[in-house]
Amino acid sequence: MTKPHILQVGSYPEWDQVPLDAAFQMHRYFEAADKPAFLAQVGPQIQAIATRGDLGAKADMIAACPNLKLISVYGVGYDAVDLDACRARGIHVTNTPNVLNEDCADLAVAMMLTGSRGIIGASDWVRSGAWATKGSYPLQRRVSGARAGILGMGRIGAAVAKRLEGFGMDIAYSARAAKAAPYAFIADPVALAARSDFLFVTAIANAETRHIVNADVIAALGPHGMLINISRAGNIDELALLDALESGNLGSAALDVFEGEPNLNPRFLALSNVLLQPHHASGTYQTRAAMGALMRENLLAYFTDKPLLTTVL
Ligand code: 8YV
Repeated sequence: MTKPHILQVGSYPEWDQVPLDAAFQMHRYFEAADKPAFLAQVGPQIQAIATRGDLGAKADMIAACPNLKLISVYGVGYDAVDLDACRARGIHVTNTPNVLNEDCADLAVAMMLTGSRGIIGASDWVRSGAWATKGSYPLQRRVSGARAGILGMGRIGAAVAKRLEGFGMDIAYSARAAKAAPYAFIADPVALAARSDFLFVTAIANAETRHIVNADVIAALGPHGMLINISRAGNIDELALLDALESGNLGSAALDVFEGEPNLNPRFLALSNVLLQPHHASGTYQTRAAMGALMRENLLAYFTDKPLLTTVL
């Protein structure tokens, strides 16, 4: 059997690349010096696209592949895939849900603790010798028993909530509709923020949720509040966030995702009340291996006429 032709948008770890190369004819878009010329050359052969959550597939890429049948995303988020273009041509889209829930929730909680207890500054305090010369590290803010808001009670939001229960936190959430969850449902994000010390953003990213965390939500969270984002940058009005962090109208933020990442707004770098992470909530060996396997299984299922495992479209 001739190998199906796949357009590979970004790099994968070696343990994923080897089985991909064995099963498919991979065309490495990310290595091409002249990307439009590469697409024009290989596009007509492409039957599927293998991409990542952060890279997706834009309309021009989809249009350059007239025989495209499937886009398999390595990631739960598919906001960077042009779904309208896929729908118009009956192109299937799959993602990798569930396998990353625990790691994403772990990082969100780690960011809350790191930010609130000043762990990075405290480490620097020891290394710099300030402990010996200046004395005790400044007091920090307590996490246990505090009020947590979760914006988006999906699979990852639920995994965050489960962890926060262990800290005895008073948990509430916003979602499109109330869920069968033992936490207070507060539909309005502003009202949720107003009763939160820590606001976690775990919502899916789409046109409906764009800038759901706006200036009003940020103001309601207030000078003692912390905003934690492990979803997508587009869920937050980033310029309003920067203004609030700079003025002190928002206490602090812990962010794993940024507009234009990895080239984030330099205003973030000048702030001491923000914890910056390089979009790695799912970045453990275990989870990335499971994501790679699921992405490949979806590709293999399609080319062996089996049902797709985890479909978006
Ligand atoms: C990954 C992600 O960082 O799942 C997602 O939506 O953004 C992440 O898990 C990304 O897909 C890996 O490149």
